[in-house]
Amino acid sequence: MSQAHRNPLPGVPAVESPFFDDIFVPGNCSAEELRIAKDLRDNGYAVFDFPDADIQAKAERIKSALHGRYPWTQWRSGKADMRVQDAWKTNDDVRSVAINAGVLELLSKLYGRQAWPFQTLNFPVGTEQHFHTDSIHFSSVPERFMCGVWLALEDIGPEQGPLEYYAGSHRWPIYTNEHVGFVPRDGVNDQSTYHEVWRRLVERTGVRREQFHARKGQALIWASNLLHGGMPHLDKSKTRWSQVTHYYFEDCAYYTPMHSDPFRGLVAFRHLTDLRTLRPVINSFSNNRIPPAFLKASRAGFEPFARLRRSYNRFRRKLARRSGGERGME
Ligand SMILES: O=C(O)CCC(=O)C(=O)O
Ligand SMILES: [Fe+2]
Repeated sequence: MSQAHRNPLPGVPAVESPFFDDIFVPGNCSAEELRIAKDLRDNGYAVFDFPDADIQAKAERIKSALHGRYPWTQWRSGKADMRVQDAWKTNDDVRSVAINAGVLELLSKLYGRQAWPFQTLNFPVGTEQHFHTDSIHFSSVPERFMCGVWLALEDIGPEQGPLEYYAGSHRWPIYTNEHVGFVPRDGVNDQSTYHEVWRRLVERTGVRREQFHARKGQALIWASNLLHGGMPHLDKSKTRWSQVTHYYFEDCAYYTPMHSDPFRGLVAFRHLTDLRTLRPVINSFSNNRIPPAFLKASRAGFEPFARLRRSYNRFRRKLARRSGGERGME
């Protein structure tokens, strides 16, 4: 964008900006980037080929390296917690997918700020997760500077619990505690607090549900406020290997709205590591950091609830191990 067309809303992701047509002009982006930007703007997701010549072999290496880390027998006979979070810590292929330079460049163009990855999840089977927004788990100030990139590590068809999503739902407001009337001090929150409103919105708006039947090596970006989840995994003789990398963008404050109550002094700030640099990331916005004293105070206000939630989550995991399957995670 030239000076004459300075973006007056740098705190809105470029793809979601009312000034989209001023930002995405030939010369600033390729035809393929423009296609992806328009898909993301209109539908809240965009499919693309993962830009790594070695991705087929990398996918095979990731699958064989992680295979032993899942409770397969339990899953086949019922349900089980089949996620490995942050495998990038021990697996260079997982990290190289997360920090792929082409993806970082693409996301940075789409959002108008430098993208950085903060988390990986590797799933060998369908998650069967209730549809949800990532916005209630991972949000930012300014809002919407977060997205997921989901990569198929094998071909995935309708029987393998494919990813599902509601096209266009990303344009809805970000509904959080104050909208549904939940006060974090009153109890331990999880995303099931919002299931009813999401279900009712889907019914009321008639928004279209779609599934991603992916080819190995294809990837999908979703906007943070897109409703998405996992379809039932119908054929348990098959797997559904995928990697999700979650990205934030620079110069934001990063927090979990679901556990926050800012006007009563609770902000569940996230203290994250940038997977590119392996360094902690500072919470800031408009080029001003959040004062450390405020981070500390909101943490102190939050700690009793965080403790309660940690023990609740331990209890849920224990139950899940016994009776199989944990739902409702991000
Ligand atoms: O892979 C899936 O089924 C959904 C994953 C998801 O919701 C996430 O990583 O945010
Ligand atoms: Fe999610």
